[in-house]
Amino acid sequence: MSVNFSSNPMFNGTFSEPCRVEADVFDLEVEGELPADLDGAFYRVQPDFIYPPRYANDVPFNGDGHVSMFRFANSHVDFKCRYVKTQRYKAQVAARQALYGTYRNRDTDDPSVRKLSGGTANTNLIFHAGKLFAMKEDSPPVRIDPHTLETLDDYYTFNGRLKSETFTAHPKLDPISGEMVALNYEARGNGSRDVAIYSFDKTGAVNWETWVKVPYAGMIHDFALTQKHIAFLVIPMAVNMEQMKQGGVHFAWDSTLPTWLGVLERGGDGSDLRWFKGPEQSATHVLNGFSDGSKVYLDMDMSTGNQFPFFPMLHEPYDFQRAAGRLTRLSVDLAGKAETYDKEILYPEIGVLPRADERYWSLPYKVGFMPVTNLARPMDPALTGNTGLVLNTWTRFDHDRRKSTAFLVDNVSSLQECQFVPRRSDAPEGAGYLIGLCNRHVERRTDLLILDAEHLDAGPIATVKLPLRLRNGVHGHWVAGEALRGKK
Ligand code: V55
Ligand code: FE
Repeated sequence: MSVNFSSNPMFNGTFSEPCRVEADVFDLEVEGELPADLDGAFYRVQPDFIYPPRYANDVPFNGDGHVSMFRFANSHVDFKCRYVKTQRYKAQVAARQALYGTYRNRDTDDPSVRKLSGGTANTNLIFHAGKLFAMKEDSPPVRIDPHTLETLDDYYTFNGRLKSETFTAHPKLDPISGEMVALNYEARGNGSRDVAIYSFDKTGAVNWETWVKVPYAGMIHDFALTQKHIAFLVIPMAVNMEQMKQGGVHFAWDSTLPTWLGVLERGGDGSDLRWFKGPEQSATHVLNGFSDGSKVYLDMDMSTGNQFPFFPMLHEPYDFQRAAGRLTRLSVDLAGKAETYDKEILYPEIGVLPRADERYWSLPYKVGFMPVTNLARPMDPALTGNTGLVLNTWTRFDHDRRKSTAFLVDNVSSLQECQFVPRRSDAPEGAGYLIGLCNRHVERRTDLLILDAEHLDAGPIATVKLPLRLRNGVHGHWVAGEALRGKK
């Protein structure tokens, strides 16, 4: 059977087309000046189907994890990209065809692979205790080599200590203790209401584990870590076992369900978990969270409806207006008796994928960044090939002044997630660079842009030019050079 992606509309649009390239480029071409103090590696991952999906109902989130690395040092940057060699990748490549079925529905897999991991490692990366992991929230992390991107362990269980079947794609690092914390949903398999929370000390050893139950099995894509608490949303993107029995994907949006905010103390047995209720609402990503006495704050990219047009709607048609996310602060006071959370929309901008200065994860903080849609400058749909909103802006939010500043890219380019890189490990919050990928729709090529994070409106200080086209990716992670050299 020959490989042909063109019949599936999922791949329409320049940066939705498969990439499938593994490459090394030594000393990339740079326009402008690479900052001499930029030392470290920018890793990012894109879902990139190695074979066309077997089922027409499959979704972009089911693509095989394909990692890129931009290694900066001494005013040079080298590039590498590799597929993560998951159990799934290896089985499919050996068979020269897709063997896995639709998104997170193992009953649609070929019987020959049902005992293998289903993980694609396509969502995020994190570096902790000297190890780099690529993650998908339905399976344990995959360990990859931070220098070569070679896959070292396709099913990493922290020396057998990880008992949950799943592992979050959004672990948090505690900048004070050096711990990594993970909140894993559907921890006892598809549709289970079990959530397993783990913390790992700075050597990577498990130092806390607790299991809790959620009101219903909804997507828990991200969570907030504070110095005292863990806070997370259960959203109406609900696991739908009926739909799965019919051969459907894992989730459907059920607008009859409430949104629940769960808050519990770190280090406890989970019995203090409290639930706060809100109306049907969605939020996928956490900018940051912090505790102040008995108060807990959680900042997210919140919308009123489903943010993923490719997952089925159970009760009404998809509404792009209601998908628009804005930075929103949820808060609760654990000393009070309220059973609902407070909600404040912080800024009017519409965007997704907010990122903090990660040195302030879990702490009171002042600065955030987010790719935003400038509606006044739409892009020609013939260039994008999709109907969704185009991210054409990177915006910085300064909470102390409630002010935003922005970089708007030209009208034939779009932007992927951005990542903040501190100028030095001891630089003030938000002082450094904002980097990320830029899709050049006419040239059908990818650039990496580097901006001064304190002067976004001045535009890029350097443009790193790739001689190839990557796909729209999900998340990236910056690792400082000193950590890569093992001195941290
Ligand atoms: C997300 C992404 C996923 C997934 C579930 O952005 C949620 C949210 C790339 O895969 O499987
Ligand atoms: Fe995510």
